[in-house]
Amino acid sequence: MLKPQSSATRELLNLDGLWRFAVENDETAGSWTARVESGLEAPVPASYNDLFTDPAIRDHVGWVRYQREVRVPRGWAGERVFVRVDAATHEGRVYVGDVLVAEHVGGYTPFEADITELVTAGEVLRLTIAVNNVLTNETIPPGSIEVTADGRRQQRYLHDFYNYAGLARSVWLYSAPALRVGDVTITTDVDGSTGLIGFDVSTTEAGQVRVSVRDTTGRVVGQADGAQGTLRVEDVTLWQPGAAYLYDFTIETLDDAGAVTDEYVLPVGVRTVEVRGMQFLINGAPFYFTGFGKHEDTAVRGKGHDNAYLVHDFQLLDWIGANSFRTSHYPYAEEVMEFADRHGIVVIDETAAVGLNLAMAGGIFGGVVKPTFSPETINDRTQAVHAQAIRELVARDKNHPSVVMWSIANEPGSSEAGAREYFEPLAALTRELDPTRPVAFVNVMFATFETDLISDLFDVMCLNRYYGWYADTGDLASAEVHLETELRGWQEKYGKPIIMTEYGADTQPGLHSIFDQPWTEEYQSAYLEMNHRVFDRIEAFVGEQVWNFADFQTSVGIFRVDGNKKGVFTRDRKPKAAAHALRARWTTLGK
Ligand code: BDP
Repeated sequence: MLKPQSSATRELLNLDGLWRFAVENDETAGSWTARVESGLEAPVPASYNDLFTDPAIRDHVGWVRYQREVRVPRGWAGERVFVRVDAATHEGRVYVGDVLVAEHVGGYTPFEADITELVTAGEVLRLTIAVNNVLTNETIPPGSIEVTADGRRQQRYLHDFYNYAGLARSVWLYSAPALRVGDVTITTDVDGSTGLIGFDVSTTEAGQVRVSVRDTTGRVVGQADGAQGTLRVEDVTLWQPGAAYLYDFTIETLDDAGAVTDEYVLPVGVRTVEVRGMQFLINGAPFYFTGFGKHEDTAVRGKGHDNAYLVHDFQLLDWIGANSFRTSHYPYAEEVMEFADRHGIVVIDETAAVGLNLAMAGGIFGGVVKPTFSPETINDRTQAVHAQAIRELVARDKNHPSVVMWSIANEPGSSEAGAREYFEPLAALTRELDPTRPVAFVNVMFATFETDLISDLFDVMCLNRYYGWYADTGDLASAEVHLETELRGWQEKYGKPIIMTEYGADTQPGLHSIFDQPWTEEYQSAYLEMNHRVFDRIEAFVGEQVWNFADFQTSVGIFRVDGNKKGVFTRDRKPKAAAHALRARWTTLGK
């Protein structure tokens, strides 16, 4: 799905700002397209949960409505007009006037509707977006609703981050011609000093296609007629980790008379990705991931996209010597992916399939231990929704050079009965959708190399391990032995590259000790150093991503103190002591 843009033939109207806002407690009462009269306003983009002082809004389970008027630009007469929602978490319905124009399930991928027939250039329309935050055993991520002793509906979920909801990303109106670029898939390869840019363009109506490539000086370095083909770029400048280089790939559609009807410009990075033996290769050279699992999470905004935090977070990644991150545990805003493309940061791109692990959730969060995979829990319907989440992620992010691997789930119950039946088709689907990138899932510590049932289906072993925190708490000497024993087991059994996608220790800034005392700043540093000693002894190791970049909000619980404190930075991005230790390692690694 193409991100809307303004070009010679397309116009874009950003609808961010304050919208009328209401919580809907009775889904059947009145019309949702009637004027919102609650007196509340909510900003877009932002999660709504932390904006208001009323706990009933923060903890609301169900639908809310956002509404505003929009004037369609008068110059848009004769064009197709679309409304595009970058994300509605977790389910959205869009109304133009009284007409339902789009419905979408899945909280972190975009959707749009052609509303041409319902609007008139120069006139005002009422746009209403209803958003539902409910999670069930058949949503991605899953959850369940409980009724409290006093009769309230309460959302329970199995993932360790707050269930922020609402319109956390931008909403757009855009115009485009009827004969236009519908989609494009770019694949790149390298032949000596020549870059190969494969393209496959689809158009919305029958028409001709013309493509060209420009370097950063604007010089045309390749062009072709036709919707499919390969452009050869001599003396190519590769997209490299830490040294991004993007060509402008321009696609034009032409009508029968040869007139250009549409122009779409896509930044393209030429690079290759390959797993060979126990190595992860980018442009043929072994790559070692340093960085973090992140979250889209800030105070007040929740998961609301914010360009100031975007820039600052990437500055901190650069400062600390990180070359990568994982979009734990859902697809991030497209602005983040584009920024990574432009700044040479490598991304492991993850679906929102987190918490497919009922046994662990029962054990850790103190609930009933149920089988993860069963008709009543994670079932065929969940699998179909999961497949759709993979399709939408690949469709959205397939052309980003920064994305070097797909992660189709975080910490599922991969040692439980039913795991293989559930994951085998999903791994195959991901490869079919994108044969050019390695595919992984992120393995939980309870599914060891001896008990895990699905790792052979994947290219890279992504492991989350907390020896010294959840196991061997405060005992780094035992942790070191256990960690090394397990990692050697993975290496010997699979002979594939291993990335530690999570390792970390909760840390309260300002807490200190000369002993191995969990929660102190010293312990976080010592814990990471212990891990690094082990990683450096394992040949198959190709990366380390600390959990987490910054502290983040979670649901309430006795394991969490105003959220998860495993951040190397605080929630407001101040470094804990471990940040300096990581910086010392990562800025010198391999030098
Ligand atoms: C892992 C999860 C992550 C949690 C982390 C933790 O993947 O989402 O936040 O552990 O417990 O299980 O801190």
